[in-house]
Amino acid sequence: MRINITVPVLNEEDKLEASISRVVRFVEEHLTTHQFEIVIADNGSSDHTPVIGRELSRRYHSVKYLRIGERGRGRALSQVWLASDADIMSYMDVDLSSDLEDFPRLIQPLVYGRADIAIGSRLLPESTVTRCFRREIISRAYSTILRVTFRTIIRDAQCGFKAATGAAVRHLVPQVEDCSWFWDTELLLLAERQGFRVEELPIRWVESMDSRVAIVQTARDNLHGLYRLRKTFRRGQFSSVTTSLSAGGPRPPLAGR
Ligand SMILES: Nc1nc2c(ncn2[C@@H]2O[C@H](COP(=O)(O)OP(=O)(O)O)[C@@H](O)[C@H]2O)c(=O)[nH]1
Ligand SMILES: [Mg+2]
Repeated sequence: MRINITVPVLNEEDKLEASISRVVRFVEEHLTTHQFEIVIADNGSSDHTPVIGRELSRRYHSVKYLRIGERGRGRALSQVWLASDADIMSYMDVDLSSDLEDFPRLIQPLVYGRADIAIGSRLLPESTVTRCFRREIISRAYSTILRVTFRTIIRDAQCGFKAATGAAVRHLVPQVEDCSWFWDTELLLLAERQGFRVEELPIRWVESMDSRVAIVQTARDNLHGLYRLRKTFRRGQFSSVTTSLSAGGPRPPLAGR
């Protein structure tokens, strides 16, 4: 299968070279039966990220560097995923907080047609997570709000380690309005609402202290996002799958696990 790995970046000159080289080596060694395109999605970097990104795209034939005009991690992901004709799209943070060894497990449900979207999770009993107390609390509180207000079975909507089939991406991503951090939650709630199968997998996660996230502002934006989506869902939009997604046809709505 053709698999896209998107790595969104904002001012990541320190980590970019080592991380992309690790990803390239990993897929060449461990996932030999698939073809990979690794896309560095940069919008807004003002350091040497563009120079390093272009150099990496010359060094490795599987790597592409893409500069997007406006800022926003969600905008970058939407643009790359919609432009790709890969069978499976995925993304991971450049700090590789999620263990690369978990990547084959992430794409497996999609490769075997068991799910439409697969997400790494730091909030399952089997997850192994090293991160600061503050972010752990915020993440758990957000997860609880999400589950209570949307009756979702998804626990960790915001983990930077996700994959989706091309068909799911083409159907769902154009519906996502958020261009920043809420993009992930919006994608997943829209997916679940429309009967796509989301599989959540425990992963190993080691937080990098060098973060681009303004935690309080992002938490506030995410709550606003939930409020907006709740209103949209109440109006009855996005209540069922309208198209056949694959040879298997429309998926039944998700039930509890
Ligand atoms: N393209 C793009 N990437 C971004 C933007 N903001 C953050 N990122 C990237 O998103 C990923 C996750 O960011 P990070 O700061 O590690 O988030 P944290 O792990 O939640 O603290 C990293 O690869 C960042 O470089 C943005 O505005 N545009
Ligand atoms: Mg990080």
